[in-house]
Amino acid sequence: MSTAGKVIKCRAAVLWELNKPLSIEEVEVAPPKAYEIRIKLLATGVCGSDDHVIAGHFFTPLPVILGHEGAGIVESIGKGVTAVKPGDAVIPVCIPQCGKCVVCKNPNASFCMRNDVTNPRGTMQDGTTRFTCRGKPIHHFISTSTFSEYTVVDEISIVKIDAAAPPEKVCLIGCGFTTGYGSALNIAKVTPGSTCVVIGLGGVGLSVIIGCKAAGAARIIGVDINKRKFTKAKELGATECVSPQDFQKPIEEVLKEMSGGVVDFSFEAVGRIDTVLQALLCCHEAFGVSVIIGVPPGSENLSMSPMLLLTGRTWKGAILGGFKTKDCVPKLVDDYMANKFPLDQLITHVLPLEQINEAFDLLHDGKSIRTILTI
Ligand code: PAD
Ligand code: ZN
Ligand code: ZN
Repeated sequence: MSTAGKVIKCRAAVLWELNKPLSIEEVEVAPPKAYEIRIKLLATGVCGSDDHVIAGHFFTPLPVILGHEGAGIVESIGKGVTAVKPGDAVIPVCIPQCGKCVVCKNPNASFCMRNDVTNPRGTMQDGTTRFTCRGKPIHHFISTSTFSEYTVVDEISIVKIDAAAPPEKVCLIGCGFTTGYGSALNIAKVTPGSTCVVIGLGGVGLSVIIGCKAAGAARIIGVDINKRKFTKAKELGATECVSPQDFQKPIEEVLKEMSGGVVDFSFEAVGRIDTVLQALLCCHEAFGVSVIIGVPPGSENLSMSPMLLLTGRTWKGAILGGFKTKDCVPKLVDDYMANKFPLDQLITHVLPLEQINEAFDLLHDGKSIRTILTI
């Protein structure tokens, strides 16, 4: 029996309050309106950014269905949709590509102005939500909301992918992998023979390492306070790894010494103010490029001397690795299918959606890289 045009009742993980476990609830998912798509999700990754919301570091309206690293199939489409049809394999993307705004028209930019990150409303593009639970409207999260059996997204926030791609793997192309890989290739533009420093060796930092290696970096120094992350970092291309806790002096000094003073590219993939500064300071004062990837607490500001940039450093940042989502995500899936990068190695755990709070515990305890929730 077709569900098109009807409200679907299904399971979803709802965040009602900050710093509380997610609650598995029965939610109602309304049918898609014009230019919207309802998706049956099959798998979703758990990203550090979801955790930042729960901790109150990344603002989005509550109550909310989090999750933004998902893959699934189109269940039904609203009027006017041409990008996909029911049955298509898709990835919802947390940065849209509307194709019409000044950013989408700029070949060198990707942060579409119709994103729901800068001033999050927690809604569809029309300002309303498609989720209700216990009679209350539930917000969407950065245009995706993948911690649910079904979600509704706008046409500008969905890409069609190869139907043969395994959803429980390529869901990571929806955020973590793409963010790190693109930060190395598109944002830093890592050069062959260069020396790179990657601070934070979670799913994002390890994806930076994959990108640095693909770009031909000669040295890739991984930095993390959790030494359990070192083995995988080395498997993926780190040439050495250090923990700041093993040194008396500041880690930027250690990194400068290790590299003979020549860190060409540095990446912050933790989401802290102090590590953002460490990344900036460790790169070469005249030609170093430092990329901010981690999302620091929204309330914190950084104080730094302009001299750090006057000498020639470049300081950059990017969401989703600077990829234009509609143009690039399907190609990244094709590259995965052609074995061009070792995405599977980022996956350390697989759990059913019901065990989502265990997935966050594994992340907090530093035991997981990426947990995939099967839906
Ligand atoms: P994660 O929690 O899996 O990884 C963070 C890593 O940092 C862990 O291995 C920690 O042990 C390590 N760490 C913590 N403190 C320190 C420290 N003081 N020095 C060195 N290492 C430390 O998260 P993730 O890899 O999923 O995400 C990393 C960040 O990237 C996080 O802030 C997330 O919000 C952000 C992110 N940004 C984008 C984007 O588009 N810019 C996308 C996805 C994630
Ligand atoms: Zn993410
Ligand atoms: Zn746009």
